[in-house]
Order: sequence, then C-alpha cells, then structure tokens
Amino acid sequence: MNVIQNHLPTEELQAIDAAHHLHPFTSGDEINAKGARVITRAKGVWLTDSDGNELLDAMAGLWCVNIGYGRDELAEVAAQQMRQLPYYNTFFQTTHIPALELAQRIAALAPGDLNHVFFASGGSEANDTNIRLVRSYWQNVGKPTKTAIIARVNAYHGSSMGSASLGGMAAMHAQGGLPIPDIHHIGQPHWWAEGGDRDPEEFGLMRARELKEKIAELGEANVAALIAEPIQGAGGVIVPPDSYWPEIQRICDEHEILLIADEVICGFGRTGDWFGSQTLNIRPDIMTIAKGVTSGYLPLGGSIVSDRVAEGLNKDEFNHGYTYSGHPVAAAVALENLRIIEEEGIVERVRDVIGPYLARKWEGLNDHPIVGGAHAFGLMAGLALTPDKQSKAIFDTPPGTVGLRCREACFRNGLVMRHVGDRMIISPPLVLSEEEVDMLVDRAMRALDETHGWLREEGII
Ligand code: PXG
Repeated sequence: MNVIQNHLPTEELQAIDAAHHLHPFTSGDEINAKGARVITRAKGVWLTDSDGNELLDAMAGLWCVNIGYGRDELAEVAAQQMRQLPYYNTFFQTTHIPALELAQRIAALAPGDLNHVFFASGGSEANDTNIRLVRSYWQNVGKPTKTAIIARVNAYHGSSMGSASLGGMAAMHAQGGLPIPDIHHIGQPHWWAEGGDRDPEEFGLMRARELKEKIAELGEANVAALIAEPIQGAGGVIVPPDSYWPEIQRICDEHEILLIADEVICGFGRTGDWFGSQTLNIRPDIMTIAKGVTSGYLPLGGSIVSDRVAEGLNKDEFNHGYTYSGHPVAAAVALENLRIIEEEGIVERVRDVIGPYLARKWEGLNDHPIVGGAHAFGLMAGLALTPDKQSKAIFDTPPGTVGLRCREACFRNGLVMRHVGDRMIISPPLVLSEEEVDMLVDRAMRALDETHGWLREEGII
C-alpha cells in the first residue's frame, strides 16, 4: 500500500461526514451508524478508499466515467478555460465559444436532424427542460392542448420534481407529493420479471401497445410526448425484447407524439454507438444527455432537439434557463472528453471488442445456481438473483435483501457493483481491459458464491 495518506484517519472523516453531510438515496441513520466509505482517489477503472483498499469500479462512478479516471488532458483543459473565461452566461443574447463549439459538436454526433442543444447541469435539469420545452413547442405550433407526457413504470429520469415525476419509481413518488399533474405511466418491457409464460417478443409488443391504449385514454389531442430510456439503467439494466422499440416508434409516428429518448446512461458509447437510439434504431425528436458527455469530470447535461422542434420552439421566447446552462468550463471539458472518445476509438472498441468480450464472460454467470437472466448490452449488464431460475422465482425475503447482501460481498471482494432490488447490475468505464473484465467477473463470481452460502446458512433456499 504505497498511497500517500495526506488526510485525517478514516474514522474522523466518517464522523465529520455523519455530523454534516446529508447523502442522496441513503438512510441517514444507517450510514451515520456504520460510517460512509471514503473514496480518496481513482485511476483508470480503479478506486482507492481512505484505508488504501483498491476497488474495481464496475459502475463507472454512477454510470458516467466513460473514459475512466485520471485523464490529465481534462484537468489541463479545465484549468486553461478557468483562466481565460471561468464563467459567463448564455442568457440575454450572449454566447461564448465553449458553449457554441460544444453545441456544434453534439449536433454533429447526434443522429438525424437533432441539431440544436439546450444546456443544463445534469440529467434531472435537462428532463425538467424537456417537460417545459415540449409543452412550449406544441403551444407555439397551435396545439396548446398537447400537454400530457407519458413515461414508464420503473424508469429513472432524475430527482427534481419534474424529472422524478417522469420517473416511475414508486419509492420516489411516495415522498413529496409526486407525480406532478399530467404525467402518466405505462408498463415497462421487463420480460424476466413480468413476462410470465409469454414469449419475450409477444410480451414486448404487449407492453408497447400500452402506449396506444394510453394515448386513446388521454386523447391524442392532449398528448405531448413519450419519454423513455432506450435501455432502462437505474431500473435494473432492462433490455427490452426486439419487438418493443419498433412498435413504440410506429405508435409515436402514427399519433404525432414527440419521442424523447433519455440517453443520460446510454449516450456517449455505452451501447456501442454514440447513442443508444442508434443501436436500437429509434428516431427520437429529442434526446436527454448528461453523465458520459463529460465522463463525469464536471456536471453538464442537455436536451438535443430536432430541426422541427427547434423551429417551433424558436417562434416565441422560451422562459426557461439555468445560471450554468452551457457553463464554459464544463463545456470545454466535454469537448476534450469527446475528442478522446473519438480519437481513441472508444465507441468502436465497445461495439467490436470489449462489449462482446464482456457479454461472453458475464453471460457465463448464468451457470451459477442463484443467477437467472444474466445479459449484457454494450458495456452495461444485469442479472437476476433467484432461488429458482426455471420458474424465475423471487426470494421470500423483503425485496432487495439478497441484492444488498450480494453488493456487500462484492465490496469484500474488491468490486463495486450495484443492486436494484434483487438484481445486480454493472456499467463499467468503457476503457476497461479484457484482463479487468476477467477480474470483474471472477470477483462477481466470488460474491455470488458467498451470497449463495449465506442463503443456505439462513435457510432461505
Ligand atoms: N436520466 C437517466 C436515464 C438517468 O440515469 C438522470 C436522468 C438524472 O441525471 P442527474 O444528472 O440529474 O442525476 C439519470 C441519473 C442509480 C442512479 O442509482 C442513477 C442515476 C442517478 C443516480 C443514481 O443507478 N441516473
């Protein structure tokens, strides 16, 4: 352990954290009693904690550190931009070079005629923008009744009032009076958990047709948009059956519904293309971006809209914006990040080399006695923990008990993997090597073995 310890001892850092820091998606009492894990540095795909332990970060932070940790180029660009122009806004008829160059760059990368970018500081803000943007669009083009937005159960679109309303997370809606009015939810294409005896393709069509039913129920004249992640991320890396997206696209086209693809996780290489919409053949009118656009080095998000949507929106003043929309330092870092992704061929490597390699190794976990439905898509993957893979049964314990146990076993084995209920999921940096994939899967296997042992000891299986 040759890490320089230039900080307080772990217990003292934990005590300060417990006294003053409120954490997202965390029970305060629990973490304060136990002490938070303190991460002090990172390089490539490896994190180091305050005790000098090294962890393989199979979550790329929170699905965002696409180019891996520790790229000096981004630090250099940030420092240069801070010296030249650390801040200026893009309101009131002004602009600056990093924002306009980034908008041009993103427009060039985005498919079809998605040529216009409205910046935010993250995915939640961008999705809040989308709610106001689609309603303004329909108002400006003479269809002001089109205000309803359809989203999906178990989707994640952010934590602000608007974006959490779009999301379909029951636990979030239970706190703080959500969803806001005029947001409606349809089912998710989660065949493993909800498909029952149906064939996956038949189930995919059935779930897609819920959109048609919802439009009929609300009235086409009242529906502004559908928002959906190409692959649900935080919901558990849920890859829809092949039949699902073509049918969704067809219904949106048929009914004049704007399609918003939330690319916050799928975007910038994770699916083996620049955007998940390209991998899945989706033609969105709007895409939400964040996370991988800067590889998480600085906060930046945005909405990319088509020529048609921009034309409608631009007819009137859009009374919306954030102090940090297009922040020059974040934009400069994004440009450098995109340069690295392109010049190093990172997207192609996900598609042709490391994605297929991860899929082969990850899907091998299906042989484990408590694993069902292990499946990878690009550089994200999920599996279900199950007491019986034939019947796709769930455990008798409260949902998430076994998943949490498995996550703790992953940490003991030097691996960061996330659990969503009793599903385990990964989304590693796009730059991990074959050797690191092997380490990831070996460690995951050890954690699964430990979880299996515990399930037997407790008599749960
Ligand atoms: N859309 C999607 C698809 C996301 O995954 C957001 C929007 C919101 O982005 P911001 O930048 O506002 O956080 C996200 C964020 C998890 C987890 O536990 C996932 C996210 C955020 C926090 C935790 O998997 N995704």
